[in-house]
Amino acid sequence: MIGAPPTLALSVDFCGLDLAHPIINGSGTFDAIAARRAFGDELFERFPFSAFVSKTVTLEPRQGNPPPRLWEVAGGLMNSIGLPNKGLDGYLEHDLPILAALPVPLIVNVMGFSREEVAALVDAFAARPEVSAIELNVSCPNVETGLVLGADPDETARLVHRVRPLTGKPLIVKLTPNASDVAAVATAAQDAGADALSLINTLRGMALDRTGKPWLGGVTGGVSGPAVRAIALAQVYAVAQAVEIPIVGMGGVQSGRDARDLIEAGATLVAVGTESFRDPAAGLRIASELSELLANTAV
Ligand code: RRO
Repeated sequence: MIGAPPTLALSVDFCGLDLAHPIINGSGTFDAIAARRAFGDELFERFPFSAFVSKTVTLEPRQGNPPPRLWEVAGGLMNSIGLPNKGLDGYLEHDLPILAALPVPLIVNVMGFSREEVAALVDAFAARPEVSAIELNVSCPNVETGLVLGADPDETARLVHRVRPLTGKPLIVKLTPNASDVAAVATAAQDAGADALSLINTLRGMALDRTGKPWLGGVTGGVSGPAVRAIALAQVYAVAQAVEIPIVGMGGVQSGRDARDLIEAGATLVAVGTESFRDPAAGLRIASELSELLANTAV
């Protein structure tokens, strides 16, 4: 993989994790297992992120949504992937041993279809020393019956209250931009015991084919990429004004400048998502650009 390491030391403490720089990946946007197969040891020597967030894990295995699952929008991408994954047991047996060998801390992203399912997932990962932190996905736009409670402050608080006693590991709550008052949900998560927040997940969208029928197998999808960057910046800023816990900012980040903007808006870490599909080494490039930007503006 290409990409020069950052020139200025950008190390950052995030919920007690000592990270080499502030750039991580957005859940589900970088397949570290496939990348390891493609790039071999070079991936470990120049890993693009300072921590790795895995694709969402559910209790039971899932096939995901029917195809088509992707649609290119102006300035971005719309997905309706629908959480395909091996389920908790499959993840523990097949994925965790490989991901645990990555040279950076592992953050596991989980989602349930009830509070008790989320509790079972948190309980299981709480017991695994390979896992450094747990991200609660309360914001996937692509499942009908999922616990998409991230739009409601009380429901979010109930979930965080339920799982908080189960683990001493940092709990990150991933928020949806599809909420009328994202700062209210953020505050509810913080007050219920979340250690950090991440935002934004994708914005619900839709595309029609030439005959006027929905293109995506899941009918609607989640929009990401540069098209959502201004929305992400505004929401990170609004949440940062409302909470004291650290924020992982994401949404359309393509450059060091974009990352710097999210940090200025109040993010501690910045996640790269859609850009990694174009350039698997984007994380390292963006960390390097951020480092140069900060070195040039340092007084
Ligand atoms: O798998 C997905 O369809 C998906 C998930 Br879990 C998510 O959190 N956000 C998204 O845009 N797609």
